[in-house]
Amino acid sequence: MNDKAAIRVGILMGSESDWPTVQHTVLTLDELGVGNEARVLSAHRSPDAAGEYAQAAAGRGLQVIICAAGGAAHLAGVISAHTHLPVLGIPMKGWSTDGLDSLLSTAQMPSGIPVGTLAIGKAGAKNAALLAVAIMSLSDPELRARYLGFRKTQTEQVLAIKLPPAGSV
Ligand code: RP5
Repeated sequence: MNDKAAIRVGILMGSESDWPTVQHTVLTLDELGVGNEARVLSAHRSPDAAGEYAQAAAGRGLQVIICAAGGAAHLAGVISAHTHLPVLGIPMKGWSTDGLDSLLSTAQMPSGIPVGTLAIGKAGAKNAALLAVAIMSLSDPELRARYLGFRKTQTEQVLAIKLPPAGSV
């Protein structure tokens, strides 16, 4: 099912140090059979390359770009400024404030240039993939079927949970 030949989602992160978290975006997209590519591009340390990536993305067939960054997290906003594609932001838990700095700098975009901002850290990384899939599912019935299957399995797993006796954990 995994059509790796067609790269539909671009995943950017500001630093290699973001990868342990952002790998969950890739794992989720892979599970749902969505071709993706991940690379390090920084709004601050490699601004020209980041802009060039965003400007070329639609022409390369990308449909959604996911950006993870921490601290003064400008990556998603800068990428969105350079493309009409949907851009989703994952705030990284940085070296201070538990990622609140990243959350605010990703979410608080001035009007006109949107960034869809997910939760801080691993939950946001996974949900960014799922939201990208939900967006692409609007025009892709096969992907929608896989996504609905994923959701159904998740629900079944929750309903199957048997709690251990109270006092045993
Ligand atoms: C951001 O600065 C990155 O996205 C990362 O979350 C943070 C720290 O980067 P490193 O100093 O670990 O490279 O640009």
